[in-house]
Amino acid sequence: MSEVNAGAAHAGAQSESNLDLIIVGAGFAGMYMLHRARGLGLAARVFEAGSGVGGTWYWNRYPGARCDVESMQYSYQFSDELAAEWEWSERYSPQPEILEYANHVADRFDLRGDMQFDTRVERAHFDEASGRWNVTTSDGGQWSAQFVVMATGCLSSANKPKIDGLESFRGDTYHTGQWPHEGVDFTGKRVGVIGTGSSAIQSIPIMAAQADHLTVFQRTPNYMVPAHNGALDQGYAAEVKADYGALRDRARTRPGGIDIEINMAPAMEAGDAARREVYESKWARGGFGFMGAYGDLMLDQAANDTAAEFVRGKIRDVVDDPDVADLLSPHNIFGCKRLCVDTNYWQTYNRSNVKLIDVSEEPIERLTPGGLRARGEDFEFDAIVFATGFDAMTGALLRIDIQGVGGEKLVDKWAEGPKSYLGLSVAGFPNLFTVTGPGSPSVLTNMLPSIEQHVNWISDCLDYIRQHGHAQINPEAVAEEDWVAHVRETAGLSLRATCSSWYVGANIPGKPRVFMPYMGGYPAYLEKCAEVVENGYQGFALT
Ligand code: NA7
Repeated sequence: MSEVNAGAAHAGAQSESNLDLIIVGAGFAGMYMLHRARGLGLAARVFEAGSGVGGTWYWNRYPGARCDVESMQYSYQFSDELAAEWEWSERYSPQPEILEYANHVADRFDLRGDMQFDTRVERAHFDEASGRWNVTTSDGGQWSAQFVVMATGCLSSANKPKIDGLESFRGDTYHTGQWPHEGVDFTGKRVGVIGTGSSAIQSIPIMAAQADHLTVFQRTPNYMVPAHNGALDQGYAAEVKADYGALRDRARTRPGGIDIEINMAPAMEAGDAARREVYESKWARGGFGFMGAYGDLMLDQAANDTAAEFVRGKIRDVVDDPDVADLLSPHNIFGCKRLCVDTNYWQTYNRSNVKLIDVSEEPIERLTPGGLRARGEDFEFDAIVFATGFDAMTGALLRIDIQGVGGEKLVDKWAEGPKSYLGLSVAGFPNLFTVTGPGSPSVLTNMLPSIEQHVNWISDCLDYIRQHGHAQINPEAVAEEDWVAHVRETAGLSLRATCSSWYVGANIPGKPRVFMPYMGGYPAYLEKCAEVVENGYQGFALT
């Protein structure tokens, strides 16, 4: 325990303090980290830029925002009571319900007392003399702690492209990841939407139903699978709850940490008709389970082509105008960018008030006072929605001035791409941990269980350090290099690393092109994390 307890630490927000642990972010990772830290008797404090808990689900309030993992698989596992009492209402939970769940967890475990909201961590510098982290917050607070956990999220740094004339536009602009809390009424408005990723495809059908006219600017069309969302089958929910552990055990054996059935047979061994039947049955079931149609969809180009063509066929079936259907049809690798889980997206283009503009060959020229200019044409808008995504995985970390041993800056260390041991910690930055950091399976898996696994690992590690009288943990450079090499090697085995997605940082100009998440699969990763612990924190220097 530190000399100053957590209660005393809140008293002076602007002052020096002696915390054991500073947690950055009050999303699902930060909340659970605080809960575990308290269980270990650590004086911990959470800083959160938003005014409440929930992270991703606090910020992404755009119309139609919804989880693309089924509700019965997207919740905390650490408390049986919590799991038993919480009831989801839909097959895929809408953002307001997930945010309500986050608030329920904060209340139930009384977390808010050690959280400081509306406060951004701006700087974290490691002080070699004291072996502690000095942390500066946006309210001028100066804090110090032995450990720092970055629970900053993988998709939390909004990407608003620097299009010329941005400031000249007289109407309203919105980013899906920073949506106004009071909501937006587009009734009677002419709306432009930039982007066609998950956030766009969820919000476009709803905005189109409200707006007078909606124009979508598409740079790259995306593959989708249907959600078939609806009220959650309460019989199924009860069945899962009766043995939650079984579902979670199965999920841990799947590469994405989601309990879906995976057919390991190669796609090309099946005849055309049989393969089509398999795809149709997956399509009828909906969701990410489609990826389990054949085990080699992301490994074999020919197999992938069959899935891609099947989906293009679905677009042609749904969209009335063949030219629009063509424009909406992706021709890159199926599943290379993250698949979207859809409700009525393609159908929306059959509406007379919706127009699709292809900006794949000529980027949007500029925003103008009245709207925007693209393909040599002026478009008039009352509002423009940026559904342009995030500086993924590294963005939120690198906008904090993080300096480790010898004043080394994380931004310099990662200039050619992120380097991390297990996506959990970075050599030269002792006692600092990242939850679902680059080099861990993170965004390729079901985020909530992955977050929980990281927080459990970090908490057990903190406990070990204290029990064994150590002061510091720091990955060895060679262990980090080996892990980074392994992460890159596994990425190379899949078709997923080959396209321009946010997984490789391609959406951010100037970002090094490196496949950031670990592709070796969730089970292999769990095994590696456990093995490191069994071998006395192999690859780490404990001092
Ligand atoms: P995404 O998936 O990164 O989508 C962003 C979209 O914005 C995508 O279609 C981009 O096209 C497009 N974009 C970005 N910049 C521009 C410019 N300058 N001009 C035109 N179009 C642009 O973000 P989301 O928020 O939808 O989803 C993020 C994740 O959240 C998602 O994967 C799920 O995990 C949940 P591009 O494809 O780069 O050509």
